[in-house]
Amino acid sequence: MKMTFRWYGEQDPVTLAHIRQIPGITGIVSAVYEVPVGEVWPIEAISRLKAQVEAHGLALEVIESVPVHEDIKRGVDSRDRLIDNYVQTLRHLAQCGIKVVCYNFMPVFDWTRTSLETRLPDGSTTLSFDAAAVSQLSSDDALSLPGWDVSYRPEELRALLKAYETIDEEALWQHLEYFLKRVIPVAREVGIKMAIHPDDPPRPIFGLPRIVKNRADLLRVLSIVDEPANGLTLCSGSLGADSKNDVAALVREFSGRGRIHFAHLRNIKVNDNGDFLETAHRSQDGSLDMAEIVKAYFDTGFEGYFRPDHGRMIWGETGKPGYGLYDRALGAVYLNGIWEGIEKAEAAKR
Ligand SMILES: [Mn+2]
Repeated sequence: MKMTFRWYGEQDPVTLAHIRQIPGITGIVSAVYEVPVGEVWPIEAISRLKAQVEAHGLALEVIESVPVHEDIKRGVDSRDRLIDNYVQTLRHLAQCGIKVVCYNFMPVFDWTRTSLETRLPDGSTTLSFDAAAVSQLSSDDALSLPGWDVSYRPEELRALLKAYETIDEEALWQHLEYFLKRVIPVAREVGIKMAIHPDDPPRPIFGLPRIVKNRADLLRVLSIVDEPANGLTLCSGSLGADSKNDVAALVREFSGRGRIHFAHLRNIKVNDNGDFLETAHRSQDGSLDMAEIVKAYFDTGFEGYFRPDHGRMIWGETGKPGYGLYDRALGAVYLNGIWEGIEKAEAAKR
């Protein structure tokens, strides 16, 4: 297991110098942010990012994300040119030593929350999702929701949502299949592992189709091109937001088959009605048994990348909600502690 930390580039208030001081962090997860979605990432931009990271004694081997253009998800004609660009970006990334590329196939929005500043009893703030509130929103109200990495003008968003009215889950599956059948052979050739991130939360919102929500969906994704280059980012918090998903069992199954390349680790507190909020990483603080999830990675000989996914805002820190320094650092150290504990216990048995 290699412990990494997400960094949003030079505009990130969290600095590489500070990340380097977190015990046990060996790598950075980042992206080239200045290139519009769908265009090729120039090799110079990737090299510059890599040099910045390496100057701080850290490795850059995981990219999160190379975003998939909406035209590819919608399956329109322009997708061929956009997929050509995507594979060219993969070639450039491979030339710079990148091993894993995270991406998702969620239409329009990436992750969705109803609040970025829900106050917890200890005074910290966190991201949360109110299922009833979302179900009452019209797609116009979707604009009022906070937090996407992408931003749309109102008329743009309306047009996009309209365009998806004719795309059901099965159509979206066909578009993912088209994409993977062209991208995975190149990924294999250049030695990159593709790692799809599950839908967050794992359910349809605003009538948009969502296809990476549970075990059956993960099996189907992997079967489209059944080889290691077609793999998963297993996000405990995304999949765990559906309490029917047994995250540790999913890790045992898919890590056991060598198909998880990147692990997002965070804890959430889930209610039966579909509400959830993000908690500190400890098992006791949320609904997920983090020790059992880490054990599942250990037992299956996981050699890929870990990262603490989101964190609360604590100690008065301000910045990008979910992506402060302090609570994610605590998460990384906690996860490393669980790993060391298991390692020592296993060594003592031998
Ligand atoms: Mn995640």
